[in-house]
Amino acid sequence: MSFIDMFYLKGKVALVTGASYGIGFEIAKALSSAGATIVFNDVVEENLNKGLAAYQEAGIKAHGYLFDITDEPSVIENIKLIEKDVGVIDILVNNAGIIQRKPMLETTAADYRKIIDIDLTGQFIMAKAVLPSMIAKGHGKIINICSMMSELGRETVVGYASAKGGLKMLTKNICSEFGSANIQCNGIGPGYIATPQTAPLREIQEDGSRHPFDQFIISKTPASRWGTPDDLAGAAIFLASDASNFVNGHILYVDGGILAYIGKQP
Ligand code: NAP
Ligand code: GCO
Repeated sequence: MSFIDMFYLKGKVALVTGASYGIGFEIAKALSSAGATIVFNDVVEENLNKGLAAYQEAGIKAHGYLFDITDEPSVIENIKLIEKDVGVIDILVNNAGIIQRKPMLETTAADYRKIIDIDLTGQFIMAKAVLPSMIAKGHGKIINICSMMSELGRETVVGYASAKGGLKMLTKNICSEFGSANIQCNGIGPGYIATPQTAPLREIQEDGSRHPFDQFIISKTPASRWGTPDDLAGAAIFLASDASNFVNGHILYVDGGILAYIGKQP
C-alpha cells in the first residue's frame, strides 16, 4: 500500500459528533483534508447552522444533523437518515461532550448522571447505532475522544473523570468485541486544548496576570503551551485511515507530554 493510499480517506464517510466548533470541527476539517465526506451533528440548532457556515467558509460541503447523542431513538433515526442521504458511516468520531467543574460534595447525583449520560452513555449509543452497517460493510473506524482525565483525577471534575475513564474502557471493549469484524476502535486523549470548554481556565485575571490554572498547565506540559485543536489533526487522520488497521483498543495521547512529566519545579 502506498504512503498516500495508507492515509487517504477518499470515498469514506466520517461522522464527527458535536463538531460545530472546537476540537470536533478541527478533526472534521482534518478528515476532510484527507478526502473524507464530513457529517456532523449538534444539539443546538443555532450552533448547527453556525457550524454549517463555518464548514462552507472552509470550503467543506459538510452535512449537518440536529440530534442529541443521549437520545437513542433520535440517534437511530438520524443514522438511518445519514445512510440514506450520504452513505454508510465508515468513521465515527465520538467527540461530543460536556464538562461540569464542581467539588464532589456539591455535585448532586443528577449532576453526575447527566455528565455520565452525555460523556459516556452517548458514546455507547452512537457506537451501537453505527456498528451494524460497519460490520455489514466489512470495516469501520471508531475514535473516542478521551482525556487526561481518562488516566488522572483532579478536584472538581468527578463526573467528567469518571466518564472519561469509562470511555477508555468502552474503547477497549468495542475493540475486543468487534476486532474480528475488522472494526478498529481507538481513542485520542487530548491534553489541555484551547477551546470554549477550557476558556474559563485561561481567563486573564483582574490584575492582568494569567489564570492560576493556565500557569499550572504550562508548568505541567513539557511543550510549555496549551494545545490547539489542530494539534489533534494528525492523530485523527492516522486512526481514521488504513495506516492504523492493526491498531486497536489504543488511546493515543496528544498532550504535549503531560502524562510523562512530573512538572516544572516552582
Ligand atoms: P466544546 O468546545 O465544549 O464542544 C463540545 C461540543 O459537543 C459542542 O459542539 C456541543 O454542542 C456538543 N455537545 C454537547 N452535548 C451534546 C449532546 N448531548 N449531543 C450532541 N452534541 C453535544 O468542547 P471541546 O473542548 O471541543 O471538546 C470536545 C471533546 O474533547 C469533548 O469530548 C471533551 O471532553 C474532549 N476533550 C477536550 C479537551 C480540551 O482541553 N478542550 C481535552 C481533552 C478532551 P453545543 O455547544 O451546541 O451544546
Ligand atoms: C479540566 C479540563 C480538562 C480538559 C481535558 C484534559 O477542567 O480539567 O477541562 O478536563 O477538558 O479533559 O484532557
